[in-house]
Amino acid sequence: MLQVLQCADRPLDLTCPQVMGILNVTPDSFSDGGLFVSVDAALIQARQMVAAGAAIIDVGGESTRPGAAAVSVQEELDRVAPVVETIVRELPVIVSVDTSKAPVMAEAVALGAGLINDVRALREPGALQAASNAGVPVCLMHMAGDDPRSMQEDPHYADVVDDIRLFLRRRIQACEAAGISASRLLLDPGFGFGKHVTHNLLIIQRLREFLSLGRPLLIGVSRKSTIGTVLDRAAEERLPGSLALATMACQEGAQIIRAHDVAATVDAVKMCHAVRVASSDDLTQ
Ligand code: 8Y4
Repeated sequence: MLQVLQCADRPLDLTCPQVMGILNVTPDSFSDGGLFVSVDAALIQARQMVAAGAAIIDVGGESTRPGAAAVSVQEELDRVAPVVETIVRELPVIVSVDTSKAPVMAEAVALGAGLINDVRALREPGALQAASNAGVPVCLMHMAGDDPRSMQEDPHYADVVDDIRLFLRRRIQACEAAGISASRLLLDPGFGFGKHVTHNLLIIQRLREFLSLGRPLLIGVSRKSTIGTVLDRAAEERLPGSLALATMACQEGAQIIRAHDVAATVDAVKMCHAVRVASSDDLTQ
């Protein structure tokens, strides 16, 4: 059984569930009012997430929200590269680069990033080759269509879990054909990416069905709109709903949870893991 995934020079322990902290480095999230991302502010937030128990920091410079503007390669590099370089140097954590662009993957890994997180599952031009050359693990995520700006227009599935599983199986094959061993891959059903509320709920309910793909599962539910819809909560009021889904995802076999609220999510997944591994053999009497 797989226990450790080597992410550049840093090991990722998968014997217990791990939390990936979200670090957005778009100018609206980390600007001083200008066009540039503040590396200092990003480092402070990353340091807090590491102290709270994050095993991975996911650095993203492209907004994938529906309606968000496209970002050029140069702009994404300008946002992401200084932050990746600084966190790798300053903190004992795996840095993940959230990008679909081949040049951003290559540069981030050259600067020490240990994981590529691609919501487009290496479907952009050059991405398969860039990831193959980079040599680090890759998270392949399912998204209906290939653009977050249009993915919610008409999501349709014969069976949402079967369709996502088939998509991921095909992307694993494309990776292997490009020289990326399956042993380097993490898989993500893409909660919220081109899915209606019920599709998202079924992904959690039936998450264990993705385990047949034979790779560790990563999932991101934190603050997403399905929680807002079910609970009628604004984004800043979605922590309890996010923790409920993170806990269920762990119980159903997810090994990495992508989250904004790292401390609370670490407690939830640790508690879930303790229940999963409890054994009456450990009782004395
Ligand atoms: C509030 C805050 C509401 C954030 C929605 C959001 C995933 C991901 C994203 C995911 C993987 C997001 C980059 C969307 N989601 N990568 N990225 N899996 N692997 N929306 O689910 O957080 S961005």
